[in-house]
Amino acid sequence: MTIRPIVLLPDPRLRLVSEPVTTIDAEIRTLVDDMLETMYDAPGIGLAAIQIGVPKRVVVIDLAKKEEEEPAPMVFLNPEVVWKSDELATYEEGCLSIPDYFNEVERPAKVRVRYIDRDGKEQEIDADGLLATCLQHEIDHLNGALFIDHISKLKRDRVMKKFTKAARLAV
Ligand code: GNR
Ligand code: NI
Repeated sequence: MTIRPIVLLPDPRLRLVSEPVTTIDAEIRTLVDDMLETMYDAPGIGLAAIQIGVPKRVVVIDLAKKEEEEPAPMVFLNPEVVWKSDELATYEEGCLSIPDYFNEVERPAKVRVRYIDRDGKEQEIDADGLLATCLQHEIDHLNGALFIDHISKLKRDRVMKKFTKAARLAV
């Protein structure tokens, strides 16, 4: 397993629409393993493949509390929201591709997500709470969307400017 570098704002790859996974081969299994290792190292509670530069519809999530609980990795291939609640919930979100920036985002409180698991079996999961938010955040990544797209333009412009400047200084 390999920790891979995380793609940061304003990298244009974060705006790509990722391609569906068609076969679960050694390449996909290695990708999933590397994503899990990269997520745990960061540390984060979720990661989409495009965040390590791979435009495939692969998501990993682990909501287990770092010190207190055993790891509980979840893998979602080609995840899609098939139902969302009218009820909304607000969470303070962050993103490994937008380090050290957090803001409240309102999203459907509950979602049903259809996906392929790591054994190639079609599954559905009913999610609420942090899992519902995290799944929606990760599925956004697969469609080239970021959580800052859900905040005010004023705040988004401010974040974009800060990260654009930081990237320029880092060259
Ligand atoms: O680590 C992460 N924490 C988080 C907190 C609230 C809502 C969503 C997230 S996902 C984020 C990791 C990440 O950037 N995934 O794409
Ligand atoms: Ni993210």
